[in-house]
Amino acid sequence: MSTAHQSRVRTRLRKAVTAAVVGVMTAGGLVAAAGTASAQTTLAEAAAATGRYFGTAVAAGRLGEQDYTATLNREFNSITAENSWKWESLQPSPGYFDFSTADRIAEHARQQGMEIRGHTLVWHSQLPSWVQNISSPDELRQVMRNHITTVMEHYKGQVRSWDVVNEAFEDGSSGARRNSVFQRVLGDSWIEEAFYIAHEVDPDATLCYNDYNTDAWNTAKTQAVYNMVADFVSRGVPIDCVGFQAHFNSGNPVPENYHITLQNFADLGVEVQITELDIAGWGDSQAEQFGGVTLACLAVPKCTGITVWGVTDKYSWRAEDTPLLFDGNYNPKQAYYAVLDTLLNAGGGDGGDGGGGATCTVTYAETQRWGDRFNGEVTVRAGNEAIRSWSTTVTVTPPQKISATWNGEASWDTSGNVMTMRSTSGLPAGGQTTFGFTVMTNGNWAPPTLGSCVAS
Ligand code: 9MR
Repeated sequence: MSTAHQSRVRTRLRKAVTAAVVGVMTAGGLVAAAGTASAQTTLAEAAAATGRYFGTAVAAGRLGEQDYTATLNREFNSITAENSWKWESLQPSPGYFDFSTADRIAEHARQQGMEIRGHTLVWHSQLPSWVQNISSPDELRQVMRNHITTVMEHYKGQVRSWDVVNEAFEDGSSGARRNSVFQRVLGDSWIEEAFYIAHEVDPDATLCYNDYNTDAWNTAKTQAVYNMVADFVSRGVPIDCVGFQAHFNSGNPVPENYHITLQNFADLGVEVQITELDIAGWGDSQAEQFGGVTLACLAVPKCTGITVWGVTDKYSWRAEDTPLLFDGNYNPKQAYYAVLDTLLNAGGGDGGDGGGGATCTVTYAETQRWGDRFNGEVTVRAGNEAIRSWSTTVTVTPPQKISATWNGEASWDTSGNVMTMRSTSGLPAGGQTTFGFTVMTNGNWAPPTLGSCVAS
């Protein structure tokens, strides 16, 4: 992404990211904090300041994991069930509906005051074989009506947006409808029929068509979906929204003109939503792309929210691609800060004035001792704001020598007595991490001295 708008945001962003020095500590145990504390800022709060939601896909089975749920509750204000609202989960056999797992997601959202994206009513995948085997149009039409009606009635009033139809177009250059049971048995009209049924059941919900590989404007698939939506709008078919899944990797990178695609759909009069965002990669390049997608949404007033497809890399459907905003230990990644900063700079939220709220403190403890050496551990804590990086120094007394380190990037001054330890990832507001080292005493058992903790 390289629009003028984006570069203006980037410039402001750089100004906002000023380092703040806080916290002095000696081995005796004193922790002194200074600097301006500002309210904790999260993705949800930053998005809300722009009038948008920030959501994630959630697996009901992970809600018992404390870090998972803490991160979910802190950062997100919209939930999509990653799998448990799909047809095979809700109606595994004809007329037998099981909402038990799905309801856990809805209940969590209710308790936390989060919005829900209903995903998904009619989709060729995760569709039980009893549906896939139907060959009578009347029967399939009735089955589709019953599924949409029963599920939407069950959650009526609780769901902001529904993915009524998911992934109905082929990939590649054909621009054709996907050869699903619905397409084969019912013909082209099945998509609008699904929207009419959904509108009858819940006229207040936002009804979306949701698909992937619809991001670059000029591709056959994007054009085919656009033409369908334009046709629906012109004929009064009740479609309110188009969902862009936004699963990106090096073969399918974020397009330069993403905001153009979003704007063109919005110009048809529908909402656009980023519904399943994840981007394979790490570091600067991943962060840049996440910032670009966020900026593309912000550039389009009718882009009402962003959902990432999972809380943490470790539970991603493509974990090996590390495509999400939190790493496997729930540390916010560079990509997280790219999204947060982009939202903050657009929303006029805190962080835009260089107020310097990024702070951290360090404390020391000896954890083990042997005849010739001891292990030290330093706990680094973020202040009231998330921090993207931290560093501190550890000074030993000659003839002591540090012989090993872990959980950080260590470097030494020329004397070899002063070690600087830097973060390998950021910390959420109030979050903490530890690093450690071994000191060969060479006869001197003095504890090391810590320098200030420097956060940015
Ligand atoms: O993330 C979901 C994964 O756990 C399932 O195994 C998979 C089965 O098809 O579906 C994944 O979610 C998909 C979503 O429902 C629709 N768009 C593509 C998503 C990633 O495959």
